[in-house]
Amino acid sequence: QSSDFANANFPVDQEGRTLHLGCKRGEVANRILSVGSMDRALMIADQLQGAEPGAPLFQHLSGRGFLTITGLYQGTPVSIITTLMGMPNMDFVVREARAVVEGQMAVIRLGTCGALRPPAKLGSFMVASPGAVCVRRDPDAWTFDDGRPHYTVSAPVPADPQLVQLLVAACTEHGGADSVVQGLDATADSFYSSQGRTGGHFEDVNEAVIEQLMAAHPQLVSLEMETFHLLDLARCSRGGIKAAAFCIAAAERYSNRFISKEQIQLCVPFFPGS
Ligand code: R1P
Ligand code: URA
Repeated sequence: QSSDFANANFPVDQEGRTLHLGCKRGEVANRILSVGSMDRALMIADQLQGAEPGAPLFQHLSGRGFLTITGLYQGTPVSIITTLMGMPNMDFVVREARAVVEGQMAVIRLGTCGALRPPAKLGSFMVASPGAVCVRRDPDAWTFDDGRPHYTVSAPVPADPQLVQLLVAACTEHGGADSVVQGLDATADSFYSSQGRTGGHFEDVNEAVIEQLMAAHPQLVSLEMETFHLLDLARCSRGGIKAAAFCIAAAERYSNRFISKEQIQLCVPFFPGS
């Protein structure tokens, strides 16, 4: 990747590679699976084929740690992109992929999340069917100490209903109807404070976060860190991006159990149909 970037508004290098993903036109497919970790991306990439028999998959690891893998899934071009963690990283992935892809895009997030209530349990497929809300820590609540809430919750943003239907069908086919839990997701701006995790080192004022969220949103089933932003960008994409998300439940917030890395890997090796 060249180090010379032009256009401070949307920087690309002389080959047209974007600043953070480092991809250019022709390297990213219009169907994208966004996953949180490189392990997950590589595991799923085993199910892709190269453009020609025996040809390698396209792979690019950017200096910022975004891994893009492009190949064919049952003959259809697909990219798996490692989105890392949090809404700012989802922003890089969606905007920079959009900049180098022609035409309509479909983006699905396969993440991990905390499950908020039964019947969701460790390993469940949590499909954000109605969409997601966003939970943000408001630093002004500490600055002004005037009684404003320490955490704000946005209105829901919907997922694409057609993609949701396909995801539910694929998850059901893979794990059976009992493995699938549909409900509203909450995307938080921290794994800790705004997901109601407590500890003594910070004054987080978050003991009631989960209880209040669940009371305000009876359909809420999961907590994680990217889905809302993906759906929000799709909503603002002037129709160019359809998006949906599902997560493997890695934590049971109601029992305090957490899944092992091996257990997550056992849940992952499938790839929903196009
Ligand atoms: C936190 O451990 C990370 O796990 C979840 C959260 O959204 C956050 O990114 O998703 P991923 O497993 O997709 O990264
Ligand atoms: N990812 C999250 O963001 N939260 C959890 O509880 C588990 C995975």
